[in-house]
Amino acid sequence: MVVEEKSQAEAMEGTQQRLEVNMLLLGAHNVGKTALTVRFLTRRFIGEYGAIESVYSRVDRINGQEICFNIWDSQHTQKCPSVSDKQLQWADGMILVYDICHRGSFDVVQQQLRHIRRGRKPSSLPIVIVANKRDLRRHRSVSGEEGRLLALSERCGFFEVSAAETYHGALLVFHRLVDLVRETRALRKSTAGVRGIVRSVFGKKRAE
Ligand SMILES: Nc1nc2c(ncn2[C@@H]2O[C@H](COP(=O)(O)OP(=O)(O)OP(=O)(O)O)[C@@H](O)[C@H]2O)c(=O)[nH]1
Ligand SMILES: [Mg+2]
Repeated sequence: MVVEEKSQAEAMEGTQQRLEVNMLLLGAHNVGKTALTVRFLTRRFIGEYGAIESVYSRVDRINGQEICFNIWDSQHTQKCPSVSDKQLQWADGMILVYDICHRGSFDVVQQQLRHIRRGRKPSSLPIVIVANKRDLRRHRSVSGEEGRLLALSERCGFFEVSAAETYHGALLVFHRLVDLVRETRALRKSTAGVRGIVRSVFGKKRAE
């Protein structure tokens, strides 16, 4: 695995624009943030991951476009339970993870969402909520509906997955976030374009 700091936002490669996306994983301790990250990067589920916090990079080609995933797998600590300013500034998108067997971890996701929304508008920061450990659903304490409702009310993507059971779930989560980041950037560009037209028209009138 290659550990890298944030590099250029977008780099040109040939005629196709390369898309670079900074993704931050948040959530309570033990919910499976590292398991999901490792699943996506290596296709494997190792079981025990230890206390590691890193930024990993991986380049993939999706529908002909080169995508550079920069994934910050954060570690949840009691000392610093929320989201730092550095994390808020760095991220183009976030993945908020909870464990369906631990209601407390669902509460943490809601707290982190409130904190994020204070710092960044929903339109500027796409989020995917992940309900992990689906394989343990017989011990479930958070229903799928609760997760889905939260995601709907906060305009986030939502997936219930098991990092332990499949690679596919992790793939869906990371690819969905790329789509959302792409949509957000396109929206920002078109809004900036409209603002530019309005400015040039009204600016001209004032000058006349
Ligand atoms: N049964 C099951 N166990 C899982 C799953 N995902 C992760 N785990 C287990 O949950 C424990 C915690 O996983 P981690 O990925 O280390 O959790 P984390 O969110 O990164 O935790 P911190 O880095 O300490 O904040 C490990 O024992 C994993 O094997 C899953 O989908 N199902
Ligand atoms: Mg971890």
